[in-house]
Amino acid sequence: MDAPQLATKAFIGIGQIRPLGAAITPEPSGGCGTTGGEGKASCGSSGGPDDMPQEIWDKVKNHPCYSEEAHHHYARMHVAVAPACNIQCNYCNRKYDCSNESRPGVVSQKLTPEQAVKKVLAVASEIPQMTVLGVAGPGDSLANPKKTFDTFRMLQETAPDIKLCISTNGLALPDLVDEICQYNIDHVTITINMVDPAVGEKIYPWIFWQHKRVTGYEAAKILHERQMLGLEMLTARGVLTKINSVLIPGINDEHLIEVNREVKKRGAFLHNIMPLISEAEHGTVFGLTGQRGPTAQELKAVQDACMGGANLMRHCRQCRADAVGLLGEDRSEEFTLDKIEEMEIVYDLDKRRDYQDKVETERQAQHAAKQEALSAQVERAGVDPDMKVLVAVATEGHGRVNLHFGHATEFQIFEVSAAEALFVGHRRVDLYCQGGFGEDEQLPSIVKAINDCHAVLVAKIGACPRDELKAAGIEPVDAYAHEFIEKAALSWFADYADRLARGDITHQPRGDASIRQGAYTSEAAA
Ligand code: CLF
Ligand code: SF4
Repeated sequence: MDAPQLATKAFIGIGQIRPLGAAITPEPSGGCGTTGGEGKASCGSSGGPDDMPQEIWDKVKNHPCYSEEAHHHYARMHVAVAPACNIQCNYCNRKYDCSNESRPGVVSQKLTPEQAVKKVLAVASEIPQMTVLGVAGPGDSLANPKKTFDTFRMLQETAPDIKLCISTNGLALPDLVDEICQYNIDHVTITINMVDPAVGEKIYPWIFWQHKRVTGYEAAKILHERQMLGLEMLTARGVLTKINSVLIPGINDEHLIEVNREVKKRGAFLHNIMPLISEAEHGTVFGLTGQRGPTAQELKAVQDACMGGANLMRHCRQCRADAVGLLGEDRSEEFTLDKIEEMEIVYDLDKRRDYQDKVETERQAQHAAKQEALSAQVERAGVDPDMKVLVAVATEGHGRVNLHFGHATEFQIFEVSAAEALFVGHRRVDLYCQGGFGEDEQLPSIVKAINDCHAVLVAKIGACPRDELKAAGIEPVDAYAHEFIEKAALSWFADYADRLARGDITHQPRGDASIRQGAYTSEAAA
């Protein structure tokens, strides 16, 4: 089987059409096998070795962005070697990092390729579970091809086990596909916000194309054609592609369903629909004109409406162009240039492999625990067998409920039923515990962020937040401290269903978490 056929096989039949979000109706499936496999409740990025060919699994199993399961265990890092950009997005201010792949309003420390390689080796020697190097800005990786490819070439010579990954707006992509393959870059993200230039001209005021600036509809049309061509070329060569789309309410929200269908047709492996982050202080066109970002519910509604098309990624953290660590944590401050100068850098491939073997064992234990908890689910008289609830989880990694409520800067959200515990997103919150005491002023915003959840699973929780959560109808649960998340969520669900069946409680639908998705409430949450 050649590469294109292999790739296509991996994209068919993994997803499942799920209930739709409030105001969004999915259009009929496209012509590329877009209906999902019966009975499978996982989105593509949650897929495991049984869902895809071994060759694809080998590429995604320890890539934290391409596998939801991997993101609990493996880390990525970015090096900010690509400062220039060849287009303008209305959600970007070039004083800051590229917002296509990063959180807006952040400035990364720019590096030369030599500095970047040194930094990667320093991180690799300290964080053995760091498996992926990405170039994601601060401009566009492929608008700076020499710096990007020099970095990868030098790194491959010294640290061959690290996977290479880039993110691009796609304008220069078709011209550079050969080089991408030459440097064994197995993962490419293209930010595609539209497949209709009439939508695109509301997002992109200009592109720089063939030595001149092109504006309006024509600019969006060229960008669209280049993105589609680049995607098709990568698929034909067996390179895994992820599509990032920035959800801009009122501009491309419903349109993203069509984007999902079109990129699936062209072989995209994953579709990551990210919320627009738009603040006036970032000085972007959208920020200054008051274009708002979506709420958590609006984001989930569009994602749900895309189920059954290209596989969805829901665990993106919109990280920085110099991010280091697990998704959701940021250890970039530990690896600034001056700190690296003082570090003893020992890149030990055997040690890294030994560590990753242990991670793999833990991950398999997590998977087995989930299967065991699923097989223990039973139907109860008087309880709707299709009942689904959302559960918030405090975790600091390793796939376990292992974080104190007061130490959480985000909660992972799982949709739980008798048939599945499915990761569906995360909610950033302000830190409750401020150095030994609880900050009660933060509680209302935390409650608001997880207000659509029935329970919050934590390693520990104090009396005050416990009472406040209960009063808001959210059950604080520390009974599953340090257990694997999915097993904990399913065990709690079984207990909840038992209480319903006994008549101890009644099932209450939960309200909306009306936080603006992607609005970062404090720098602590960065
Ligand atoms: Fe970096 Fe992007 Fe590669 Fe991941 S990030 S270049 S694919 S290694 Fe990941 Fe960060 Fe989301 Fe990007 S969480 S912003 S999707
Ligand atoms: Fe900014 Fe990235 Fe868009 Fe370029 S591609 S304008 S750097 S968001």
